[in-house]
Amino acid sequence: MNATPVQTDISAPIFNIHPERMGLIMSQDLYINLFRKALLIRRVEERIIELYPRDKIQSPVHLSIGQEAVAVGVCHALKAADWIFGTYRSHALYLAKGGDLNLMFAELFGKVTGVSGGKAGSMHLSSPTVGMMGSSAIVASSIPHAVGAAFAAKHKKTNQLNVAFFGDGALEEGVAHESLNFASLHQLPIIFVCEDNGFAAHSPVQARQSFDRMALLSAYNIPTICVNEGWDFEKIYDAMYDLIKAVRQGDGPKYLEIKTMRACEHVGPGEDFDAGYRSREDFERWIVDDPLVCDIKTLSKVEGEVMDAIDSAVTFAEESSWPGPTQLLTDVV
Ligand SMILES: Cc1ncc(C[n+]2csc(CCOP(=O)(O)OP(=O)(O)O)c2C)c(N)n1
Repeated sequence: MNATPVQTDISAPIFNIHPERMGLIMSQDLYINLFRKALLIRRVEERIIELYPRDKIQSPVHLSIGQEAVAVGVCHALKAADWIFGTYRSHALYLAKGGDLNLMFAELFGKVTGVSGGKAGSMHLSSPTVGMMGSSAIVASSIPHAVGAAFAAKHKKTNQLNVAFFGDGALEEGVAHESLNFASLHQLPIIFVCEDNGFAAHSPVQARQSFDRMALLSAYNIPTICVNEGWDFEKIYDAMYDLIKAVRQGDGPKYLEIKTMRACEHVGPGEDFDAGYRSREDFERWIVDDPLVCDIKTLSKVEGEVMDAIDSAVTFAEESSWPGPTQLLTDVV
């Protein structure tokens, strides 16, 4: 049976807030909206962990528990018409930009009602109607895609801002360097967002990069901001707010780096603290200030509606049909 897709309130974009900042004080409404979105993402991924052993989910999953605030803080500062490009680790981006939760679970389940008809799965989530333009398993590919979109936006004078999300490992790819150079040379409307969780799979940054990232960006004349508290969606939103203002005024590309940590293994629903490349203690020390863990008052206020939205999205996915032979050759080139 195919239920009718519903845009759940909880994952709906709340783009009309955008208050002018008063110093660094954030309105309580804005805080709750950011908190609710971050909690939705965390609880969605916890449900994915629960469901995964039952073979309901048809593709590998790269979870970003611990990193949710990056997507939430960045996307909440954007307009619906702005475009984002992500990696294989993009459940958070999809939801933070306003992607429909029902259609996401249906996509993960491989059902015909999925946001891409069940053909894309976890690693290739997209929802162009809300500006989530795509995600890809090719490391660094979000960078040239976003630069191309920014080049088009500049020439069409659309005032559309473009954001490339990528992990710290992406800056080792040649295409990242070509893209940074091109974006700076043409003063494109783009923000590069590096989610620095310190590892590319199991490999620490010290074993991979001979350069200082901020110095690298500076060599390309791209101004940088670094947020060390990757769980702090308020700080990230605030940093984005300033960057967006400058980019919209034609000030050229900017780079935002956010220090964060992932809770789960690189790919899959499990933990890997016993794999020997990082420690559970480091993660626990880091997550202790995460509002989703320590702000019990707000948690109790919003958790019920978050869980209801997830329950109904899973039911929607369960009750949806599989693609049939008539869909076999559609939407594939
Ligand atoms: C071009 C390319 N090279 C190598 C890989 C294999 N690979 C998959 S994930 C990954 C690590 C990427 O780490 P990072 O960019 O820091 O992102 P994170 O997984 O930490 O979010 C690598 C090397 C790939 N998918 N694409």
